[in-house]
Amino acid sequence: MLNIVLFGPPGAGKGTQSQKLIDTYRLIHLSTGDLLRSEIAAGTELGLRAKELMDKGLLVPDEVVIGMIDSKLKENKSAAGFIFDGFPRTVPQAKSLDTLLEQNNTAISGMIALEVNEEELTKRLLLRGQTSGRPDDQNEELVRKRVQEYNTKTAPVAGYYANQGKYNAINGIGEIEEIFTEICEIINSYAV
Ligand code: B4P
Repeated sequence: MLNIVLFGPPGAGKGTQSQKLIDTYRLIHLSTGDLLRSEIAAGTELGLRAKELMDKGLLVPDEVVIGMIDSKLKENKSAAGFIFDGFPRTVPQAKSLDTLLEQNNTAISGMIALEVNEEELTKRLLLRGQTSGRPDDQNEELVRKRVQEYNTKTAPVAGYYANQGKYNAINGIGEIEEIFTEICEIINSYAV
């Protein structure tokens, strides 16, 4: 199985690159951001709780997102592999993901981190906010809060995978197509 963690700060291009990757590799795309937005759209209790935090630029509790990923892994037992987009976002989430995959006799093949500076992230997210309708893309202060959450809670996840020899970083600034080619080169090296 090919299990890829696509990692990076908010607006780094995880969602953008994941869409391209699922067209190329036969992998299931699991975006916790998309899953949470579906819960919000459906008006579930989980969605209502998540919305309160997401609208403030804060992370949703670990047990909520781990539970969502657990169900999706169970639903897709015969998949060729997964692209994890926006998950894990904390070290406890990364540890839980390892445990869940171990139960299926598989593991993370590698993590690919998209590196983008805060100025560029802010520019991208505010631009997307003009058309996406996403409340968390609407103002600079909120974007800053999300980047701050990333720096304190999510950035340590990189070290977790580095310790396992699974960390790869690439420059996330540039043409979407060129970044995609670099990601594919890394993924192809896992597949051999
Ligand atoms: P996500 O949905 O994961 O959103 P995101 O971090 O903003 O990244 P996204 O993937 O959407 O954007 P992309 O970089 O592709 O999370 C939203 C919220 O959900 C979080 O803040 C949190 O509250 C909650 N959440 C999600 N997962 C969680 C978890 N595991 N634990 C706890 N809470 C969780 O693209 C951004 C923009 O850049 C786009 O407009 C795109 O067109 C543009 N872009 C992309 N690549 C570009 C390039 N190379 N050049 C120029 N522009 C580019």
